[in-house]
Amino acid sequence: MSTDQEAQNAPEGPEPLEPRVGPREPRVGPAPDGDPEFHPYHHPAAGWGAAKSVTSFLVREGALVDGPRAIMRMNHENSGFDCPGCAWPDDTKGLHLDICENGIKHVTWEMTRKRVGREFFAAHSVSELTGWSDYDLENEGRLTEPMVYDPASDHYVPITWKDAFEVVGRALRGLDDPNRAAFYTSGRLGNEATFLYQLMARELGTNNLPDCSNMCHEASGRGLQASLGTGKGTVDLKDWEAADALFVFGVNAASNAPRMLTALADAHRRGAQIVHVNPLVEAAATRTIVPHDFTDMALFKATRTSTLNLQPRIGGDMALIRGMAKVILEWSATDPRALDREFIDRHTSGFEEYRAVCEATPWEEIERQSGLSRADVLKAARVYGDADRSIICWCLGLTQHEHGVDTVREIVNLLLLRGNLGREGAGPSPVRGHSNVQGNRTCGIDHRPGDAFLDRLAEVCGIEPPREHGMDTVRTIEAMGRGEVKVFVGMGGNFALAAPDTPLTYAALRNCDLTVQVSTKLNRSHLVHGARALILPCLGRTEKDHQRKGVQSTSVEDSMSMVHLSLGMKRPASPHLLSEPAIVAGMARAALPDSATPWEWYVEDYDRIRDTMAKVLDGFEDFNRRVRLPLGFRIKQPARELVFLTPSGRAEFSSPPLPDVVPEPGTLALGTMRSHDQWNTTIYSDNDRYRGIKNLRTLVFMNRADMRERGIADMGPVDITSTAKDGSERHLKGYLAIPYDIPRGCAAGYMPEMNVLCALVDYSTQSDQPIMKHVKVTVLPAA
Ligand SMILES: Nc1nc2c(c(=O)[nH]1)N[C@H]1C(S)=C(S)[C@@H](COP(=O)(O)OP(=O)(O)OC[C@H]3O[C@@H](n4cnc5c(=O)[nH]c(N)nc54)[C@H](O)[C@@H]3O)O[C@H]1N2
Ligand SMILES: Nc1nc2c(c(=O)[nH]1)N[C@H]1C(S)=C(S)[C@@H](COP(=O)(O)OP(=O)(O)OC[C@H]3O[C@@H](n4cnc5c(=O)[nH]c(N)nc54)[C@H](O)[C@@H]3O)O[C@H]1N2
Ligand SMILES: [Mo]
Repeated sequence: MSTDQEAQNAPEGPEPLEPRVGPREPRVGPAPDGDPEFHPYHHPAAGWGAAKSVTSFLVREGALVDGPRAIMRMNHENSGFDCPGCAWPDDTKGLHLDICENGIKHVTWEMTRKRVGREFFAAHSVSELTGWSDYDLENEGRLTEPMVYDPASDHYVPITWKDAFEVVGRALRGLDDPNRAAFYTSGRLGNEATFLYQLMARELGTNNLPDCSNMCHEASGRGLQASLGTGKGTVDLKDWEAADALFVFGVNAASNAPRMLTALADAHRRGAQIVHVNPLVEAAATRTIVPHDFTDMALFKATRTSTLNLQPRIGGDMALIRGMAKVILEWSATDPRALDREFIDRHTSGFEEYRAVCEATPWEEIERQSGLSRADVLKAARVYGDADRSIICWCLGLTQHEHGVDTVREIVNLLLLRGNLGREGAGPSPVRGHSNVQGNRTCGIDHRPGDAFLDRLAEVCGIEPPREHGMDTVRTIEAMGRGEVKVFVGMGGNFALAAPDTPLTYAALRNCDLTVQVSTKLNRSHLVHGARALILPCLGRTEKDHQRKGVQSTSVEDSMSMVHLSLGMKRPASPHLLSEPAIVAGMARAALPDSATPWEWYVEDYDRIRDTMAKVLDGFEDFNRRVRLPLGFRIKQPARELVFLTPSGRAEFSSPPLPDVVPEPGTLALGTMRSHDQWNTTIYSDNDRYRGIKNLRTLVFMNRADMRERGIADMGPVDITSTAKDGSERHLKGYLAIPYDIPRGCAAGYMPEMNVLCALVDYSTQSDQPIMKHVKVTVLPAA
């Protein structure tokens, strides 16, 4: 039986399928092209290295023709699709090649001509596929039709959409408590599907809406909320263009938000100060050839992207920021311009307490905890004190820590001292990850929803949403492990690999009665499944979404709260794909047969979903009109207008003591991070160009002195053991140690492989985020 959408997709006919079947050697681990190599990288970020890498990627994916055509349509105001890569905002001047190397790879990855059809699943059992590397799984191409796991044969077999929805519906209807289901979201889901998805969960009666944000920027949301009464940053790209000083904390921008390079290069050209704070000096912290600047490309002209680099120890940022605040306060004794007293008096509360904490924190402690000298802290403070307008931006280097919330609040403290808020060129600027992770939260993916939102949802949608808070990612894994959550639905993403404590997460998923994965490509989460399992393949963002009322677009929100439309332009990878809104509506109708929500009617025309969203969501008034304006619209940030929705009605200073982040003797603090050639759990190659690595992912970057002390040779094999809060140990064996410019006592390596070392119990008590940047490890020569 074909669905309405399959019929809509049909006129253009299917693209030829290229099933790749046949015997295959099972192989675990990545797919290296040669021997591991390490040669420090000396070239500017982006530029010709990026162009070369893109070309070989387009060739490999067979997309030399489609790829460039699609890329020309990326991130255009109001025509074309939003890059499904990172959440960096689009150029405000309508730049027509607002693209980057990794965005291009990301789009090409989705547009590959390779397909995973029923023949593929018939040829390979799940047990066999379990032996394949994650790279090989995704490399098979796009999923083409719904599949259900058949335990008798251990194969996935085809199922119609109608039957697939009924499998989900029956499982959800059969639960004795709706809280026995959990609905995960990966941050790529468009706003319209997001809204329907949370509506389905809440109409069923649960707030169990774990999302990737729980592993990502939860600390930013909570910190900003507590300090400023808004969970988001307050600045936009125009502010970036106006700032005198930019502080970039814990971001690998050249790999993970490459379009930021343009902003940094522009800032440098106009004489702004740019301070990078990172235990590693990343490629964005030196110089770049601006990705779309053809003259610069032709002339090999690099622009600097940094004026000062500081390398604190892992977790040492808060001590550095407190040190900077201490200096500013010291200066204020003699220089009345050091502080913005008027701003502090009018708009903040808790200043005297914060001043007292700064004064009471001795320099020895600041130096020890930050791993920086007092002279270095002074340098940073001088930049901050001299600038009229400062922006502080950050990403995972600050959030995935026990004290992530306190650190984000410390950033706000520092900004408040000089009134760097609510005016042009100044403010906090978290750099989000997935392209719509911020929109997901705005549109209701929140396991701790506020009453005001639930009241509106109840009134507008005529449902009775549950008021009890739901479970986040860590809690969901725990509950699945205990058998309390029986149905797991993954709206995108790759939960099995992205979550911490891999074996425990696997066991938890396997303990479910039903796991459902809505995906574009085959991944580990399809192989690590419950007693029953479904793969529901969906349209990607580059693809045309035909519905009854015509081709639909969806909206997304970037890191700077700009909401705009994204319109797919490619023929769907298969005629059997459904859009994400259609899949949610199908599951919802099956689970709630008597629901008064007009699920099918919504899917015919996404304007209808947007009309409802306009009534429920703050700042979405007149949604359908405003989202069609050039560049879309910006959701109002109250804190930007100096309206603080905090208990005191003011911006709140926070004054916690500095955390102790110094590793115990013999141990190292390990940060898990991305290589240049990967998108979270998707690995494009085993290279990490800017860090000089080829053909290797199973590595650990260490300070050479720490290696010598342990008798570890350059690129020598090592065993890594992590010790969790509860004393339990986890191991990775046979990794190679790379001598690197990283402070002593610190180490770094790649996610998702290193999730094996991240214990589920090691989550932040402030944000509930898994502590993925400060894993306590010992590293020894391989036994
Ligand atoms: N190409 C590409 N783009 C991406 C992604 C991808 O995988 N590939 N992922 C997307 C997602 S979901 C996200 S959330 C973002 C992630 O973007 P990033 O936050 O850049 O991600 P990570 O690779 O985890 O890198 C963290 C950085 O923090 C530094 N760091 C580690 N510990 C500390 C510390 O204690 N203090 C400081 N100051 N720095 C520290 C590391 O050296 C590294 O430079 O990128 C998004 N964009
Ligand atoms: N140790 C460690 N672990 C981490 C992190 C870390 O820094 N260290 N970072 C964490 C962070 S910040 C994040 S955000 C998570 C990422 O966690 P996830 O968001 O769960 O993982 P991704 O790897 O981004 O998901 C990739 C899969 O998404 C599917 N997909 C791609 N496009 C689409 C689409 O358009 N629609 C749908 N439905 N599916 C699609 C494909 O099937 C693909 O295999 O990982 C977290 N895990
Ligand atoms: Mo993320």
